Amino acid sequence: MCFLMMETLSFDGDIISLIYKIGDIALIGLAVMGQNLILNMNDHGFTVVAFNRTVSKVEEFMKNEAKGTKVIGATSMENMVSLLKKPRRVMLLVKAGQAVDDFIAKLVPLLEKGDIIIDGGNSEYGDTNRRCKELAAKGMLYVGSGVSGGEDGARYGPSLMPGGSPEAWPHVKDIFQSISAKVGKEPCCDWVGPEGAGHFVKMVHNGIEYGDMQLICEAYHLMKDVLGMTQDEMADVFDDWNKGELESFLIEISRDILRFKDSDGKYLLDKIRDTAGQKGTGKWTAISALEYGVPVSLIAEAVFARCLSAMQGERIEASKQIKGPATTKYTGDKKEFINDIKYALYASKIVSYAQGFMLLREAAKELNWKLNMGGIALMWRGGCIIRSVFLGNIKQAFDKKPDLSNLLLDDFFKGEIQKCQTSWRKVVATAVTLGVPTPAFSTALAFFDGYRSARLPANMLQAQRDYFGAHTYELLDNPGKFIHTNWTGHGGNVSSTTYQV
Ligand code: NBP
Repeated sequence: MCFLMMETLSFDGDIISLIYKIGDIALIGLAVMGQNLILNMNDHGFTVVAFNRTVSKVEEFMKNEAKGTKVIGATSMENMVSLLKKPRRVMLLVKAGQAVDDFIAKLVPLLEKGDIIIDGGNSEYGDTNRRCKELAAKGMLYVGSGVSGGEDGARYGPSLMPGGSPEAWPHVKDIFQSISAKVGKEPCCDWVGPEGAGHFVKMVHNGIEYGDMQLICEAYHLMKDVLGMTQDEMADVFDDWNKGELESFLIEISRDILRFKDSDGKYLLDKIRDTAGQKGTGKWTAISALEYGVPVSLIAEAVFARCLSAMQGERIEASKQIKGPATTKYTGDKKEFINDIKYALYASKIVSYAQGFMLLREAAKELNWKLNMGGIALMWRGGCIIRSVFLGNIKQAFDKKPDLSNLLLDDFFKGEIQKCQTSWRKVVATAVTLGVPTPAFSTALAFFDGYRSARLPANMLQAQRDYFGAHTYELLDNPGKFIHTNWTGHGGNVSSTTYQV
């Protein structure tokens, strides 16, 4: 009966609210993500109340995309809240930053203790920590959820990474796990942890996405400029790679991009300006890595590679003045080198994910969060941009050993890297010799070699620090005891306690 009534009164939330409190959840923000999430929730049997800052967009949505659905369009925020079952659930899908704070400020006077505000945008996790505490002080619950998968994911099954007030989870679990992507029967959505944990995990996901994309770009660069392959040939290689360990959404779309022809019959990819854009989540991941002191070098290199690409004018000028090796062409066995590139990509990808999980582990330690690493791998396994078969292997590694300190120490990944090592070194060495930049492949290998070194040259660094700044050092056979040496004979014997270089 309700359904019929709503079909006829599709926009008149005011009338409906007088009769029933039928809304399972309200969603504010009718841009691409919000609209598609509403339709996804509707498909799964939930009654969604839709609202937007520019209210005319509600009417448009109800007359078009939401026509014939159970969605109710609200005429105001008061009307929206009046339509909801208790505890009320209100989800925001608006631009991150001030817009979220503005909506929270407007919602709080309309809600009651125990009601739940959910932010599904790409908010900075520090903001989510703050909002969680502010709402807890008012007796309300707050959820900051990563949402990944773009337009298609939002419509048919995103990866969802909710965190925040744990008491909210039982009230949002059913909706979230129903609408999320599934791997087999397992939803790509689980509770991540307290405060901004969900948004932190989403941020690291985005950082890893930057890394994966850069690795694919480097493989493409080598095939194009070092091996001189055509786009069709490269597309065939990506197609082949997509049947094995590298099977993933990003490899699949790269194959399709390589094959795509413009209306003039020419490849579109070749016409696209080589300057990368970015919205900031990769940068945030790199900044967090620096803050927590975790060497997430591959994601940082991926961000810097985008920055360098954006300096197009300067690069063009420099290319006229600075010469590299005489040729960029590889003269060895082409088929064998393609296989080497595949293994270089795979090994670098393992390092990138190992670094990403190192960052999650360190942040969890610092912020006193308990993160379920296997659950996170499963959340990323389907629905999101970095979805891949490989994440299933990561899930298995954490299932075997939930407190695994580093993915590189898991037996499966140790074996896989071993399988790749010779090819990986050959690709990096060849790229360096021929003057073709492979920052992500190279930094991954440098990290790998550093991580597996029992002794690094930091003894020299400590000696230098003590030499010029009296920063002290420890002796190998007496760790914990800090010593200063008067290296020059004319320095003092007092060590520095505050000065850090
Ligand atoms: P946008 O990020 O373009 O945001 C559009 C929405 O924000 C509209 O409802 C708009 O209202 C509202 N808004 C803006 Br813009 N400024 C506002 C302000 N000052 N106060 C109140 N509302 C304001 O939409 P989207 O691409 O659907 O993304 C929504 C969220 O999801 C963002 O945080 C985004 O980062 C995140 N996200 C996006 C994707 C993606 O693929 N697009 C993927 C994953 C996550 P109006 O209609 O009145 O202008």
